[in-house]
Amino acid sequence: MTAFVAPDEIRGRFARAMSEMYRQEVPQYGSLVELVAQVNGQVLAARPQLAQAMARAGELERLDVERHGAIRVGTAQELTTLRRLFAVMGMEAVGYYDLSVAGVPVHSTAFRPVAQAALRRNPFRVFTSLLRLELIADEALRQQAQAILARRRIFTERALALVSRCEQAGGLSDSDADAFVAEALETFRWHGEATVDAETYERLHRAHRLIADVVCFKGPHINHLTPRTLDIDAAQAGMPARGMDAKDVVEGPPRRACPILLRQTSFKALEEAVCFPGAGDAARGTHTARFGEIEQRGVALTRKGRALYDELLAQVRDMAGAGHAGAGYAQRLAAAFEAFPDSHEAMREQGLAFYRYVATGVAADAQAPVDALLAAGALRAEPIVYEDFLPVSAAGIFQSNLGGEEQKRYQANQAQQAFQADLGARVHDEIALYQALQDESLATARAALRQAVAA
Ligand code: OOG
Ligand code: NI
Repeated sequence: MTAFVAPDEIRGRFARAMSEMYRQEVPQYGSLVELVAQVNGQVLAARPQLAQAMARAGELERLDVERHGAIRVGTAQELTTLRRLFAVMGMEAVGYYDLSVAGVPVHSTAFRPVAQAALRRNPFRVFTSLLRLELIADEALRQQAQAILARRRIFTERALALVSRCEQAGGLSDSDADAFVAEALETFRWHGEATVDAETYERLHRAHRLIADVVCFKGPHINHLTPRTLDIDAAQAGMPARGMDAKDVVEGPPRRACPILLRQTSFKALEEAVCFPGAGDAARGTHTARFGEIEQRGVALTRKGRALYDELLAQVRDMAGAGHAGAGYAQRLAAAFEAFPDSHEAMREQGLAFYRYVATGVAADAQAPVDALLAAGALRAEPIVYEDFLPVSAAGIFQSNLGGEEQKRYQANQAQQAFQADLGARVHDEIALYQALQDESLATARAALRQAVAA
């Protein structure tokens, strides 16, 4: 009997292969990774306490390999198959994001590992969007797009066979895992040849640039791969010197002493040559799809904390205005967020953020209230990192890389049920996952304290 390779290991190999491929495809990605590594090195050197806390939480090792990517697909069949493919690597659908309210005709989820050990190993995530053709007003165009999508095959036969083998046998051998990584990579590769003629591309592009991006190519090319920085303002400031055209606004919360959720910024999409089937000048054109992004992650928020975040953000900006923040935005954002406590003690005490509890000493009573155990030095609280995405930020990122000013209006219509039907599974509620991590950590810490008392 051959031993199976752990899904965490397959994910690690896949993330590495994806990073190598993207570096070849988009050289600026290499520069971005270098810049982030440099900034992270400086931050860790300047802030030994942060370095220590990250080492304790098992976060230092993952930092260098931590990436998220994004893709967009066109059919339920494609989405379902992606779910099965990501499952081979221990990645599950977490969260539901409706971006139609921001003028982007998609809804999305993130495939990522959910268990703490898996996240520590490699938290690779892929933000995955499904095109909502029902939002195209022109009936004939919608049908044409559907017909084009119905014809394409975005997975190789071998990839599909290996996914089935994994599902049936319960895992993949070492050589099958390598073959799987190589075959799965094919789905995410860039193809410069469009599958439709220039005229069809133009028509779909006029309906929405994103529709052309999803419908006119052989596969769902990975459109960015994002490293995690420990200081996004420093990284953003370093972008122009490296020839990157940074977006003017950092998405998410303002700079804080204790980072929350997620801050992101991107450099603008590349204008890439594409060719259409046919001959002559009409057969050549350009397409913008791929861009670069960096992010800084902070503590995950509870429902109460998230509601406060959403409320404060809405004071300065709404979904419809995503990507168009306007003058003085950073100041207005900072002013609004003065209402959000900026210390871990306050956020924890007010139930705004999630923490992992670790037993650090002895306690007379292991069942004493958490606050008492913390005060006595029997417990330590470590911030739980936010592993997910933010809809207003995602909308801003979409807008900036779709080329700016264009704003389409769609009815706000959450369609989580329909999305899950197309996915063939329910998505995890991300806040419930953080709550479970916190609860489990506390139960484990109390058990350790009881043991210490008994010993
Ligand atoms: C995805 C944009 C969203 C993020 O980090 O919020 C995203 C896309 O452009 O396909 O990646
Ligand atoms: Ni992104």
